[in-house]
Amino acid sequence: MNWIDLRSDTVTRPSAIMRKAMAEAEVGDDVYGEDPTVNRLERKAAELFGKEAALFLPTGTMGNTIAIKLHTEHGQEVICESRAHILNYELSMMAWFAGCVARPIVADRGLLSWSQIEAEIRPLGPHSAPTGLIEIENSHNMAGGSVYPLQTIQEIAAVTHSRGLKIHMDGARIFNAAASLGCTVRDIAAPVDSVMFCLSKGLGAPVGSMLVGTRQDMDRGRLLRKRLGGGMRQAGILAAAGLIALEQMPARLGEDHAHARQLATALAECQGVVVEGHVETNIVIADFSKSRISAAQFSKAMQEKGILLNTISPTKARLVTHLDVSAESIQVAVTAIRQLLF
Ligand code: TLP
Repeated sequence: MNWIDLRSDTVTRPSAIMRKAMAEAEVGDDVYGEDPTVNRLERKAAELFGKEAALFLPTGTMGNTIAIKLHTEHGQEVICESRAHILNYELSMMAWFAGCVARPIVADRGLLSWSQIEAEIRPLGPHSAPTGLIEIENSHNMAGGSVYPLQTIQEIAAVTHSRGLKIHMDGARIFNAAASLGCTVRDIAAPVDSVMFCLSKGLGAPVGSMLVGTRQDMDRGRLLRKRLGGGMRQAGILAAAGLIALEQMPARLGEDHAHARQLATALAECQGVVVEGHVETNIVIADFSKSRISAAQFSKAMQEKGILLNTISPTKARLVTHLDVSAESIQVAVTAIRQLLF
């Protein structure tokens, strides 16, 4: 069956151009720092993000894990939003590897403000663990792909730094955020200490994420990556696809965002279905608590029509658009939604 796969943008497959670049990639042993293609990708990412250095990683989870370890000490708290990926989808790596606990804050559309963060910052005391790090997710996956306004990031970072703390951004989909705001990733990254972003989601590379930050942090990060089993040797084969992802793919993300809005509009027109947030990027979260069918029933019925999506809770379904979902497929999905729910 030719599935229309809206489960995630992680399902994208490498293009013919990427596969050719992978086949032809110049490689060396990256644990010795000798893979020219990885080195080129790391230089390119650092340059694009306006940071001193970058690190090529197998996954976004490893990038967030390394960043949290870099910026904290054991026994500290990491302030994040309640639906953050680092808290809910990374197997407690912040506890397992960095010895930290999360201090989650519930925020409208998943977007924290400085005043919310300030109220949760703790000094070391006889009872409380001190705050070690502020983490923000941009775009925010489980809040429906919401995007931080630049000013909010600048405000949070300025006050975070004045308190002697660091701020890390889970920018798995930062290129979607930039496309939505009409700015560069450098603009978004400027106020924060480190950013993790993924090559293997909307940008279409088969594998890979990056961490960007200071030279000193990335040098330490390289050792942490090795500890986690992320020394990838002739990784230039993967980095070659990553370079194409960075150079060619960001320009087309607006298409995915338009497709997500089409799905959101169709869902919002259905009785009892509530679409979360403003649908600024490629993620649509629909709440079925007031609908005559549950999120699981919706997912099953869509699957019978050849359309895959994920439920993210008993009441909510998530639909993610990406480069392997064409305009025609979106029309098919919209028709299916109307047939099932209208
Ligand atoms: N997200 C995946 C799942 O893990 C939920 C998805 O399908 O959306 N940060 C954010 C914001 C993410 O959405 C993800 C992956 C990651 C980090 C982790 O990336 P990987 O899967 O490369 O470890």
